[in-house]
Amino acid sequence: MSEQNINEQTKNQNLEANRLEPGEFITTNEGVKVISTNDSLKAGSRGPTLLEDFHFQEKNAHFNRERIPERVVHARGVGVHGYFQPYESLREYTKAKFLQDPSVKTPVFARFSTVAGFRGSADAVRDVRGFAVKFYTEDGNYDLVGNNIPVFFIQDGIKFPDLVHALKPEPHNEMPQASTAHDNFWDFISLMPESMHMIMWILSDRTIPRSYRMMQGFGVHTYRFVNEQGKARFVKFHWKPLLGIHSMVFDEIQTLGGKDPDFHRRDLMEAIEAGDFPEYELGVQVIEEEDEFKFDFDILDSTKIIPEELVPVKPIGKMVLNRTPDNFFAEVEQVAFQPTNVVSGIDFSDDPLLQSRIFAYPDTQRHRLGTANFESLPINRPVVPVSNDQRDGFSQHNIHTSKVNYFPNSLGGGCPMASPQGFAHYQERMQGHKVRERSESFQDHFSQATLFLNSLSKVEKEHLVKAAHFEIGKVMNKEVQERLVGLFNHIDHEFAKLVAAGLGVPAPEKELIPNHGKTSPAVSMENQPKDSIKTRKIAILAADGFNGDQLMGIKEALKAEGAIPMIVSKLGGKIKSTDGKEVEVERTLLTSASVMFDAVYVPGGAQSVATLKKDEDALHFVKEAFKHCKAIAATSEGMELLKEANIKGVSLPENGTKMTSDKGVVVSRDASDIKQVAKEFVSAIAQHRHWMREQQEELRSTLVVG
Ligand code: HDE
Repeated sequence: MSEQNINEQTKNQNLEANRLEPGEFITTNEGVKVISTNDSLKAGSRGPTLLEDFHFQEKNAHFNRERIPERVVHARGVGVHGYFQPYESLREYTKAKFLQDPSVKTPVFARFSTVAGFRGSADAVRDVRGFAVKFYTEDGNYDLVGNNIPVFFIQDGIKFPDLVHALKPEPHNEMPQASTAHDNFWDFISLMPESMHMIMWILSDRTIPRSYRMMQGFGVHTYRFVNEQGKARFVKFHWKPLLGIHSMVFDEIQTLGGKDPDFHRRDLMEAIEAGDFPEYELGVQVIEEEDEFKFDFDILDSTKIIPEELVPVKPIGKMVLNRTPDNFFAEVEQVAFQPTNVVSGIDFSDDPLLQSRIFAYPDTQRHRLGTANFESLPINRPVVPVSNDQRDGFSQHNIHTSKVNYFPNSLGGGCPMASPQGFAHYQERMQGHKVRERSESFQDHFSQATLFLNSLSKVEKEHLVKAAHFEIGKVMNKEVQERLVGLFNHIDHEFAKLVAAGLGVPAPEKELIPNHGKTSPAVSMENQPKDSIKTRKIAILAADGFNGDQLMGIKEALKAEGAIPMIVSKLGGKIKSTDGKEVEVERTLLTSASVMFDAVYVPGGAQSVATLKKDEDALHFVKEAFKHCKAIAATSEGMELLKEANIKGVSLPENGTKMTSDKGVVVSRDASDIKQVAKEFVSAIAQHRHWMREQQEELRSTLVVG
């Protein structure tokens, strides 16, 4: 059997062995069949419950203990299974076994999360997303626990409890939920200049992703690759989704939080269940040890990126997520990610943030999962055998058969013993005095914040400024707002003035540091490929009396491109076309909303359009999709619905023009060439959003207008 099969099969067997299929009869946890679970044992049918009712006791006592502490941060998330496969051998760089052979698939479990909200909070919020992957490798478990943003708020982990206290709901009233738009967070930030680069990223559209399947992931810290010869190089990890990188509109996110609090979880699960497996390419930036000091920032500082223009990202393999969990609690809630989990060939750097994480995660797991034996839980168990002299403890699952439980021993034949192939920490040369200090090389907190701002498109900048107005606008304390504007003035004078204008606080008078004018185009989402509509959800608004040829023509064309068209109507059941054909309604205007779709199409059919024109929900659907800059198409009478929805600022076919395609709105007057309409519509959807519809003239300045 190949190594590949052993690996995948072992993981499946591990999980399989612990699957509890429902039996025919209810039993107690001791296996005794139960005669009734509807009534407790009583002294007479109207009498008190008896202590003797062991089934009642066990059932309720177990129920009382069902909750475990949620994660302090990243409490809200979703996890799925898959595999990772390298493109080619990385032997030159690392001895990690899972990166040696392109034919080997390593099982993985990935969990995506928000940071601030509680476990039951909404998915669609402005927040950083966690991107954690556990690789079940032949060398033991390797965890790459990253985020969808490449930098972090703080440089040293000793500040982490303060950061998290500040960002979570305020302690006196536990508000607001899943949002950093409050005084405590911004008070802390206004006193932490080192957070400025991260703040630029969190105010950008990166924190409102369209889907977990369409966001990047970053290892954030600098790690090390070590090869068989003992040569080490620094590396930074990057995940890139093959579906492209896309975000939403903040207004849309806020509506979605109420319309579908499970939006991102549902999106991921539904895609996998439909066979649309999300794929992400893993890439590394490799830095030779001798180049450690070549940059004008410190590569050990987690508030800095290494611009891709300086060190390109080398693609090394692909992750495919292809299986949803059987049981959310057992798998997603109990999975214990730890940056501590490294395998031979991958090692830490001296990044002080990473160093703190090496302590924090195992410590939190022991607390959260209530036992030092959390590694034996099926989702955490490695695919390779575990052998040592650690014993006992709460919930010990293993039955150790050895009579000796110490080392060295002779009675057990000296086993288990240390292995020459074991993990050997990279022999980094250490020097220095014992000090509680920050390196001088960590002191520049603004250059890369400016670099990020400079690299964004006009629209991205506008969104960032608006996000600052919202987030900091929710702060009641004027001094905090002013202090933040003061910090922003170190990033860019125009930007600080724009933020000040929206907040209504005095603008800084002088430019402190002239903008260095440098850019890193790779950080802008506008520069990412927009060439596919695969898995995008398209609403087709129709009612009885729709034009069947038009509806089916567009629907089939969208399906052929891998999109998911869905018929949305007033009521459930079936609707009839003008030529008497019936189609199934997939969503109603009551149970869905435009924010759940990427685009809208309105086919013709006088009766269908007349019904929709009278329906406030249908009109709102179109108006909202337009406001959120989504692609919209309409054929023949369908155009009337767009007009009724008062869509402004785009050309529609008038005076003999047959078809228009303007700012993402594709309209054909006679629908004579449905293939051409479909083609234009597909390319409009691939653009994801048509930002030119946004009008924010009053707040534009030289910075925003460019
Ligand atoms: Fe975390 N972080 N973190 N973090 N983090 C946790 O671990 C912590 C940091 C990240 O899906 C906790 O299991 C410290 C950076 C993700 O289960 C906790 C510091 C990055 C997840 C913890 C950091 C992350 C966590 C909460 C600063 C991006 C969710 C419960 C030194 C590279 C993993 C838990 C999952 C979770 C501590 C900073 C990402 C408390 C002390 C930087 C994706 O242990």
